[in-house]
Amino acid sequence: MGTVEPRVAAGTDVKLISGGQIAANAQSQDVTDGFHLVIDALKLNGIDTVFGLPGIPITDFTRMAQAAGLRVISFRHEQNAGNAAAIAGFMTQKPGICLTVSAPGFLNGLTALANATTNCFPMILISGSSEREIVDLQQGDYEEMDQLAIAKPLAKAAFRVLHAEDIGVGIARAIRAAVSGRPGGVYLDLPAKLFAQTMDAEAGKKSLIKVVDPAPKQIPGTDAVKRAVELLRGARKPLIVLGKGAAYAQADADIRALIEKTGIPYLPMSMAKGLLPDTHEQSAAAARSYVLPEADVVMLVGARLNWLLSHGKGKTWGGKTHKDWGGQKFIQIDISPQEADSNVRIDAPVVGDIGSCVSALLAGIGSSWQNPPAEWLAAIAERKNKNVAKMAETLAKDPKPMNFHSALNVVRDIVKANPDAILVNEGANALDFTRSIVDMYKPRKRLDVGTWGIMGIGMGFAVAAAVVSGEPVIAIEGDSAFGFSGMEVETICRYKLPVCVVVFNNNGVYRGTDVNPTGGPDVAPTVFVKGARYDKLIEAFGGVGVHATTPAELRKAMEEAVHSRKPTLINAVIDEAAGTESGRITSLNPTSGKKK
Ligand code: ADP
Ligand code: TPW
Repeated sequence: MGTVEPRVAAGTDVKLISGGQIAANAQSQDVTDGFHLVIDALKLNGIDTVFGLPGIPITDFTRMAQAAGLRVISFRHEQNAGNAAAIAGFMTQKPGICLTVSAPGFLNGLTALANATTNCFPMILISGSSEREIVDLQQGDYEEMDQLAIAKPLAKAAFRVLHAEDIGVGIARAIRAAVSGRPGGVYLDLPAKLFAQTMDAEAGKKSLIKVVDPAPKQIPGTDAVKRAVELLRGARKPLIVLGKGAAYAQADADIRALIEKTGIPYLPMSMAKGLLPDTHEQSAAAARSYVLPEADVVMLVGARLNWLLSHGKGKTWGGKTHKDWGGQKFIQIDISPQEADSNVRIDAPVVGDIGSCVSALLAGIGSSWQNPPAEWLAAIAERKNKNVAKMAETLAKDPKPMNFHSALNVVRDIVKANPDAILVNEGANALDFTRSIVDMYKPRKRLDVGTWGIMGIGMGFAVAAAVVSGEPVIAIEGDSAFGFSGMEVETICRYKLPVCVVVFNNNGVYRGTDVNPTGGPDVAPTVFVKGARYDKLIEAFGGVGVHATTPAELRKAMEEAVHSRKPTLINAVIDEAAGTESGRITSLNPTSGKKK
């Protein structure tokens, strides 16, 4: 432990005897070991970065991986490494790799794995594990846990490798499972003993697999495409909804062409913002509550009819009660054939990868396409203009103290001036207001809490976004949200990443105004230390800390951060009374039927 073992990557001429000692005389054969087979298998498959946290049994692995030219980004908590891996997967279509130690490290990474699966992000959680014989007899090994069994229900697939000669297959299976079909999280269990196993280097090299066509195209059926085109052609009030599957697919030009050729208004889901610039005249985002119940044909492109779209029914869609369906007909483009009919009837499912489906639709539409009726477009434009004007009025105000709107007016300008910057966003009000106020201009630039509305993705996503893209990252964080991953500001400073964290500090979860009804000394459960100085945190690690109490101070600090690319944390003081309980989803809080 503690030293880098002699490196014996396949093809080098260093000689080892088993146990890792350099051979004294020329009797030995070329050998490799489990450590290097894993590294070589990852490299062979184009994986260049590993996000993780060292410890038994993977410490030497992290050293050897770095020595072998992989970028190893070490975190302060595995959940953040896992979130980094997941979002790297979303951004690149290659599985993001998270590496952890056994039991507790594995469990820390598991939330991110489950979240990746839920969001259809491709990642592989690789965890070291303890002695199988001892774990299976429950004899109390160091960090004993049956990790494979625990990971299975939370992952798209889970594998364990016991023998060095199976490492190539194990990595290949994990890669395929992560990126083919509907992407997701994969668990790969590597027991400590495996890393130390040795085998003939040449045989080891031959055992590795370079995965061919890991995410094969899935061409939609011609009937399915025809059905969808006919439905769309007959629509009087058509609408397209773009989800993060559409962003993931990297079919940006064809998606834009489909929308512009058909003239159909579209709504971007949160992480699909920027697929077309939010300022596009066909965006109906500012008229969302009008278009959803009014539309007669809705085409979903990589978006599920889950809670974020009110399950495709209820008042949001023009139904009378929360269970009633509206009158819409749905077309759904998705790679998962099981997705259709999950909540309401899908009249025209188009199953395939979005790139292939959209180009088939483009071909099906041909050159004689009629734009949607002018009344529909005019009605949307009217609502949109009214709402935009109302928002502009709100944004122009300069209340004291600063509120979400006046602060986000600044963020909106900074993002507009830096369209390549990546925006990471979490919180409740800090999330909802940012999503609706800050326009995005390019695809895959907005990364957020996704399908679960999970807090804690912030710094992991920010680190990965900076590492993967090299672009500046702006993280807009509620003060509660930031706390889940805040220690990673050290990681941001350590790797000198161009990340500007803005903590919207309103003294608590949602708000800072609750009081303890008993009058006792404890503050209310949603309240934090008032007037906290989050900016001091980053200064401890050599980053730039700024305390901003006005939009002008916030603007100056953000401009400097983006320009200098220095790790920066801005403590943006927000009115503690601003915001609502749970942001836009207040109604999801259960309220007792019992009379008070
Ligand atoms: P949002 O939250 O933005 O509405 P969801 O996560 O609910 O988006 O939906 C994403 C959908 O996209 C999933 O149903 C997934 O199967 C699908 N998907 C992901 N990648 C692709 C792809 N390359 N081609 C087709 N569908 C995809
Ligand atoms: C893993 C529940 C949703 S939003 C939120 C919590 C705790 C924080 C809201 O306060 P914040 O934002 O960040 O200060 P703002 O702008 O409203 O003041 N644990 C997990 N995920 C979730 N979603 C929660 C708890 C929650």
